[in-house]
Amino acid sequence: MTDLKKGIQNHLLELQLEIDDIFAKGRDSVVSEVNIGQIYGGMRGVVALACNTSYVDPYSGLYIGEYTTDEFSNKLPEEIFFLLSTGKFPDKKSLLNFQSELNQRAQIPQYVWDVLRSLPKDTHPMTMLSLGILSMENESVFKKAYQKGMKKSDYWKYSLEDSMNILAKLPALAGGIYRIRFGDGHLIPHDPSLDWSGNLAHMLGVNDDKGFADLMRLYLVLHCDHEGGNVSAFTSRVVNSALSDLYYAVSAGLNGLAGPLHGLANQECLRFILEIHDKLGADPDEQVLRAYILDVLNSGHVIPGYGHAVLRVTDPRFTAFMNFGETNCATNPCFKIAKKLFSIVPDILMHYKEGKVANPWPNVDAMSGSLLNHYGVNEFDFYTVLFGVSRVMGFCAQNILAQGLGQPIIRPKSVTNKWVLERLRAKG
Ligand code: AMX
Repeated sequence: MTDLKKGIQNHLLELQLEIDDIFAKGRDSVVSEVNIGQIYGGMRGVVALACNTSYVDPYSGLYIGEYTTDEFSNKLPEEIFFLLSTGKFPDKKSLLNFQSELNQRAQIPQYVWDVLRSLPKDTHPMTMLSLGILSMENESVFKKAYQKGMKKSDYWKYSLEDSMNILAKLPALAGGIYRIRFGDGHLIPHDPSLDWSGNLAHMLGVNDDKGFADLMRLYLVLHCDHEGGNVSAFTSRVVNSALSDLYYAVSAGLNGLAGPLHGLANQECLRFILEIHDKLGADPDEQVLRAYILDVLNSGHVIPGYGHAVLRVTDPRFTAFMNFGETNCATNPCFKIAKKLFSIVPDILMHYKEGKVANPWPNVDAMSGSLLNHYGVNEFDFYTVLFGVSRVMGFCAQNILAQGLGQPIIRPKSVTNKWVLERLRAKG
């Protein structure tokens, strides 16, 4: 058994003991009440899911396991997947074994490239990523084991196998999508001497600079997971809860990530910064920039990269990217504009609409595009693919743990307007 598998098994035992304790102490205790506004309002604020891979604290941001963003942001993505799924970082030997496993599984079947090359030239790269993974569904070891009647207690082990096979192929898949969609179509071979993010940087074929590989590492670490209720993670979990295998579930999660209110938002941020650059120049005066922001707001648009459904402070992932930018591309005009926006926008949003904006602070998207731009990745449509490659780690870890804990199919109850009206009438 690999160290990763052992680590997950131990983690599942710990989590199960905690759940037993929770149930013994108060299985029927109420932790959240649902009002009618929430039924019609995207279930915002309803506590209805348990997710042990990560947690977003409104005031201190993302935790993976017990670690804050500051504490995990210098790690490798492989270490992060270990942490997400076992609750612990791997030791050196376990990390090397895991990396070697990934290397052995990195080859993409030729039919995937045939599918992707047959699509219309202007197909969105997120469609290609989702479809690329879905096209490999026939390879699912979970599906095959299920058909042979595997035990429920073994589900997670086969989902781990599927996860490893999917994760291993993501750098080549994303790199290939980039080359087919934006390059000359020539694919760069996987290099087994490189780690997971190093291979992604290598197979994109955009930039050989070490800084770019460092950025890919940071990017893949920071976007890995954001608890269980966000659109993509929740979608992936719902689909997998029906025992659709991880190829289906990961593809479904990516389809959610492709939405402009979720993962696609990151491409809007760089577009916004480039517009400022075009209209106001590389180093806009603070008062002029302030007036520009107010114009954008008054014309009914949001400021991309600012605000968050859960966070109420500057996203620590934004800070990690800003620190990277200070070290690696402090003179880049987009980075400088992104920094200037950070010094102006929160104050404006705080007073906008009588303080209606719940969080005037920047989220992770406000900075990432400027850094990608610095290293020559200027195809906005590709940004969500990078986000997606990282987020698949969270989808996989969440689903493996949920299966290991024997969680049932997800099926909340919906009601009709008539039902709600009758309930209100009955209450008087
Ligand atoms: N600029 C202008 N107005 C904003 C705003 C922003 N950046 N963020 C929030 N508001 C407005 C909302 O539009 C809303 O106005 P309305 O009631 O007139 O419609 C009001 O403030 C209250 O909204 P909220 O409770 O603060 O935010 P929310 O939880 O409903 O939405 C989010 C959160 C992120 C969708 C929103 O802040 C937004 O649209 N931000 C800009 C886009 C963005 O950066 N998205 C990235 C999200 C992160 C991710 O998933 N990648």
